[in-house]
Amino acid sequence: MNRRSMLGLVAAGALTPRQIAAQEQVAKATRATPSPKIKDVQVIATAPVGLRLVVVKIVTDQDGLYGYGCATYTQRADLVVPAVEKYLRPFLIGKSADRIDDLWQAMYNSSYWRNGPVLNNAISGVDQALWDIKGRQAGMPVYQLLGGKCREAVDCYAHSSGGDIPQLIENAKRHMANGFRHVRVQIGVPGQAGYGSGRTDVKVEKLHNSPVFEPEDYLRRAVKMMEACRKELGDEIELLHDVHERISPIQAIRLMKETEKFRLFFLEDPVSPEDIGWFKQIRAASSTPLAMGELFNSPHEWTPLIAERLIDYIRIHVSQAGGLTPCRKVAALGEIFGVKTAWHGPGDVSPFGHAANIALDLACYNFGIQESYIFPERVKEVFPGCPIIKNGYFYANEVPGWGIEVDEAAAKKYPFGYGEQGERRDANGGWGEIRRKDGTIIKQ
Ligand code: GCO
Ligand code: MG
Repeated sequence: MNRRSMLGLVAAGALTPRQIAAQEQVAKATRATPSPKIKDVQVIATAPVGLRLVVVKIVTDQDGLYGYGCATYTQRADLVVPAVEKYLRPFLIGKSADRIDDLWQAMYNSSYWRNGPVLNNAISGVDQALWDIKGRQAGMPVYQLLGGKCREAVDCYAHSSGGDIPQLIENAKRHMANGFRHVRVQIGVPGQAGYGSGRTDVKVEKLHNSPVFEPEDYLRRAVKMMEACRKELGDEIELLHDVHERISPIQAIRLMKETEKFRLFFLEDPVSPEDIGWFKQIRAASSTPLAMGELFNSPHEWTPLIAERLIDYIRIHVSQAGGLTPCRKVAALGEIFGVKTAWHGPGDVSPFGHAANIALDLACYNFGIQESYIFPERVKEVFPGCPIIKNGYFYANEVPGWGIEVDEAAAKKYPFGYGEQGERRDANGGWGEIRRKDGTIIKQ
């Protein structure tokens, strides 16, 4: 605020001369500089552990002032790169970097058709880079720009899985010994491709050569798994489970009824986004909290579930919604309707995406829980400054912006298309096919 407007406030009796002097002191201390212009927009595409990560770098016309943002959509990463380079780069060069929401709205509108995963990720990469620049300019971590901490650190859940129940229990106990108070539990189905769970090599008869998944076989195992986990792990541990959209709405209603007694922290993705019209019935089936949203790209998906209080946790993959700017609005909407946040945070989110999750987790009152990710050494090599996790809590970097840099030479060592051992990976990083025994595709 400049002196004239401060004096104006004095005329209005809002500020005393002493308060004006104090504010002038602060304004001088923070590097109040003219608004930086966008000089270049670059894309870093790297797969340190085989998962395709896409990061946008915005370079400004002020020496040494730049920022990074997450644009990671691992299954179609090769489409996000040109979406940034061919469309957003020419659109942005020369524009002021300090008008974040205005630029977000302009990018969102510039494709006419919108709310899709590829363009939203491209926008997210730019958006989060602008927040990084703002933080670097202000000399503050991004969570401070959002209003500062509502809590000291971010409570997380760990992934625990197993091909059989004893293996799952053992893995869960290991996470609990490391301080996690929340554990997601997933169980394999012998011979089938269970989500997020160990595989077993039992032979299953089928009419095709793809991996198999039979919803009813999974449902029987899932109920037994939850019963065993509650019995073996005790009453205190918070158990979460991800259905991963693989069953029908009426099966989801039955699962809600059959598992209510195990007191889950939440049941995630009970149905696919195409079936969100069933949420009223699913919600009415039991008191088990519901989490939904990692597959959402559009306000038309999350708004009704939040406004009608049909879920308890919104699980959006922040870059799929277009970045920090729209998701802080989703968080505010959630607070009004009693819905908490549980941002999507697996390995196919870049460290900048995890940092954006953590900034929202710290600064939003209605934080619920954060999915944790232990950054592998290679990811830390490419992205110095990855957020730290200790005793089941994520901590933000107490440095300006995200507090993460990119070692671009290291990033080049890990091009798309190769796995962790350097083996050639499938050409497009797609999500793969899973089918029922008769060959029907499973949405998974
Ligand atoms: C989760 C998600 C992920 C997704 C993956 C897709 O709850 O973390 O379900 O495991 O399956 O991010 O690329
Ligand atoms: Mg999930």
